Amino acid sequence: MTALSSARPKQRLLTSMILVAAAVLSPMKNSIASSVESSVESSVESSVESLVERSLDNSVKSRLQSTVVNTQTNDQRPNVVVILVDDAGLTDFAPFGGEARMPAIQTLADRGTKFSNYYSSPLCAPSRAMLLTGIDNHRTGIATIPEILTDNQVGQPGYSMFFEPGVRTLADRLKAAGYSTYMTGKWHLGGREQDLPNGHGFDRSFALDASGADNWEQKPYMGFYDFAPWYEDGKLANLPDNFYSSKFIVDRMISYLESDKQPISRQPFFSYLAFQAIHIPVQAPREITESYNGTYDQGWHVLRKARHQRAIDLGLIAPDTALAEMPANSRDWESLSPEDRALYARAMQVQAAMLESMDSHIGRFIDYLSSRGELDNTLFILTSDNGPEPSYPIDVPGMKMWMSFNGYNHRLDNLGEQGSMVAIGPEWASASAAPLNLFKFYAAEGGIRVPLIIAGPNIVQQDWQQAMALVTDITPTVLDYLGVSNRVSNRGSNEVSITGRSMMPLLNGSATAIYAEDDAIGMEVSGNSALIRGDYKLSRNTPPYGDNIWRLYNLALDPSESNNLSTQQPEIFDLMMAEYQRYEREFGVIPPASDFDHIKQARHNSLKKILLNNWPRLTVIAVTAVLLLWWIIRIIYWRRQV
Ligand SMILES: [Ca+2]
Repeated sequence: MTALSSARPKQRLLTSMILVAAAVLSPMKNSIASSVESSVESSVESSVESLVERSLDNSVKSRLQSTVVNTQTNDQRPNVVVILVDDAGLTDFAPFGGEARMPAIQTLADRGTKFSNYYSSPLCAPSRAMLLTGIDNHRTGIATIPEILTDNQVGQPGYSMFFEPGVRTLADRLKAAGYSTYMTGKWHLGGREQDLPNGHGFDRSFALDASGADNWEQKPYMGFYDFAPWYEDGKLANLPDNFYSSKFIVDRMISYLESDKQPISRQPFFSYLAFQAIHIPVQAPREITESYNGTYDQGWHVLRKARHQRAIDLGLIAPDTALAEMPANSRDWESLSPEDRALYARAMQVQAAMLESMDSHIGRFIDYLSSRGELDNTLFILTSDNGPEPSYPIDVPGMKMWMSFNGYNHRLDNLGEQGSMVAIGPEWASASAAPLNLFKFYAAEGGIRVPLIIAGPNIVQQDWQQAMALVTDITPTVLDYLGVSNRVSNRGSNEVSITGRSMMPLLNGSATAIYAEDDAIGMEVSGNSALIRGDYKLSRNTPPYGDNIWRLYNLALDPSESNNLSTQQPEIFDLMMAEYQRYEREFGVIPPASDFDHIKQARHNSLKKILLNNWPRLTVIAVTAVLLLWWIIRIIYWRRQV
């Protein structure tokens, strides 16, 4: 009681001081807003904030806070839009040689810089972790994906499958710098509540926390998931009835931007649009699919050659670049039955339609920014998380039964429409990556070399930027572009350092490379490994399409990895092998066992997850079966007695 009474006069005095401060600040707010520089703003903010901190009067506090908000007007820093496409190969985008109509992406490409030597990782989640943090995947906690995590990796540092302590995202950093931060679409970065986007710097988010899901309704696409886990701001959410993934991802982003729009003041924003297109199942509106009738009827051999030629004609690759071999065990198009040819041609039409549809929604988003007068003050980064998807889940044992339980079919008459499960398979995937070797899952060029377009104010227009760049370079590039610190706070002594480099010297035309000839850049996901040093690449791929043998290529002469130089240039091979081993040690790489096969591992992990997800149901079935058996035996025994 005594302490409380003695505090009251001090309280009253402090309250009076704050009221006076508020009365003085309030009429000044408009002039402060329009004329005071950001440094003055921050000092006003911090002094007002410290007053707010000490305030014991809620009404005074709210008046002061409104003054703080109103000092943040006219922040003219550019917006940042990162658009991530799922599983698009090097030549899938129209400006890179694809058939799909993509006027919006073409416009961005024409305005900005197209990269011809940009590398991501071979798999979704590690790529997303690297893109959003600028940190090597093994230091983020998301070294690989849970679907293919092996027993020797479970629980090891870097393999927790969520962002580990000290890992900061681009959203964390931009939010700390005063940006509004939004994400819509596929997240796939950790399965716990605290791993969702709202725990990693995003003010608003509508996120799919899975490797994929249906594009027409809220349901899973594989047995690993027992439902499609969509969350809005960290809470389980339902999708609307008229859902189509690309449309919804843009609609929801626009609604977040609309609801945050302030009539007078301006606050820059960071939008992360992570499309489901063109991940399995490929699905698209029928009328767009039909507009590609005939486009793929000649089959994958013809398409591979056409993409190879277009990549040369566009200047994406050198004219003397060879076309990589077809993947092992590929089927000859002519050996397929007419029914199968029709089905496969249509699957590729659906994929083109899915790209076109995504592009039209990107176009709608660009139009929205234009209508707000923000288009010319927005940095766009558009890329893919890894190469094209070769898996053909329809043929996986048990999948047909799972599909029928989950309302999926695989018929020509509704291919890609609601209820349809469809994928393009390895042969078309090799065309999506043509002229490169292999596809998603592998550290071959087809798995990791993907399209990248960067456009925005002060970004020079370049037809092809040929310097090597990495997915981890995106976050430091954005921070450098905006002049934002690469640390969230001075307190963050445990903060994991960014490993990527800024691409700004390439984007403003002041340099032709950001990696020196003798820089050794390692990458690894689940045993699929590469080390790039100047023109050379050392790499190894796992079964079924790889054989765990290390090979050496000269990418400047041989981007399609056709000529293994490991015995011809043993000194370079040995040097790069030693550098890779150093990378492995330095970054805590835990390779899977030598008999690792990601398809078998995915099947094994899916079965484990299905058992885990369904154990109550399976227990009831087992107990019922035992009781039934016991009852039948009793009846047989009783009849014999009679
Ligand atoms: Ca992907």
